[in-house]
Amino acid sequence: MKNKDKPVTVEEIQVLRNEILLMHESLAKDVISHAPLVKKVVDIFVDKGLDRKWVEKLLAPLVGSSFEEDEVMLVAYLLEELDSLLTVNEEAKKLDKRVHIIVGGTGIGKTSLVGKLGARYAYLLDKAYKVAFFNFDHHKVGAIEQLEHYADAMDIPIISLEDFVDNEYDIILVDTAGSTGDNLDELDSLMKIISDSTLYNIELSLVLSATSRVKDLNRIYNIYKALEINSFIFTKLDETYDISDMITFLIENEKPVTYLSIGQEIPEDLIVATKEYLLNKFMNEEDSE
Ligand SMILES: Nc1nc2c(ncn2[C@@H]2O[C@H](COP(=O)(O)OP(=O)(O)OP(=O)(O)O)[C@@H](O)[C@H]2O)c(=O)[nH]1
Ligand SMILES: [Mg+2]
Repeated sequence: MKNKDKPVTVEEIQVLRNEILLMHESLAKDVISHAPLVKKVVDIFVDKGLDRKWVEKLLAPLVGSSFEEDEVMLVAYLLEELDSLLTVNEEAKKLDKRVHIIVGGTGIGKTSLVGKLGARYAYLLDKAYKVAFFNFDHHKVGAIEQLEHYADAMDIPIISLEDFVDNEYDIILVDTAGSTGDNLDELDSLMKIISDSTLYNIELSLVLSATSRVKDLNRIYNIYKALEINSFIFTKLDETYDISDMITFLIENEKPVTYLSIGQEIPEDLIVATKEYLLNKFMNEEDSE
């Protein structure tokens, strides 16, 4: 077979793609080096923690346009891009009947979140939902006590798996053991039981800390990906001024973020995630709460 007739392999395409990518990156850098104001705006966002290559690629096409001389417009353009890449899920006016399973690493704020969401759905919305807790945290000594404490204080029952089949509740909140993935099979079985024998929809939320670095966020997400995560919930936004890792993670992974935990107080330190809140916090740093 002549060389030119040989089919191109996947590996060769990959190599070409990487070369083109590298060319684009160095071109973007080069173009920007001739536009001082664009370079300044790139540096502002890199200082805020965003990836330099990503920012350069985004702003390079604006060199030579009327934006090039207008810092305010350049910043606005970048924020607009960030805004379009973030996905948030607003809380529905009427929530569907659901089992909401909360998973994530240890000590991230899962049980507190279950308490906060329980109080929110049972008492703080226009409609009072019938809420129950379920503890799937059977590995950890003391796990049930924390949930029991919230259950008593809020007058929300802790139910057993057998109670699910009665479909009696509007929302069942499931607290799970903080793990590095060793409970995935058990969680998978739990979800199968729920979908096979009850009328509840399943919402599976991965809880992540706003204080984690993007590498760690991705590592945890990769562990839980096997379970078809529906949404992210971030905790500990009060513990950091710099949420650039969280923002980078969210724009790389297209799942929506739904709630944000902004402190230890139950139930008040929980808010519905909005792009305004996230972008304000990202831009204002120490000025924001
Ligand atoms: N500052 C701050 N602390 C929080 C937040 N959410 C939870 N915490 C605290 O983090 C600690 C751990 O919270 P838990 O809810 O027990 O965390 P968990 O994920 O259930 O922990 P394990 O079950 O041990 O994996 C507690 O002291 C909480 O008060 C938050 O948004 N901000
Ligand atoms: Mg817990």
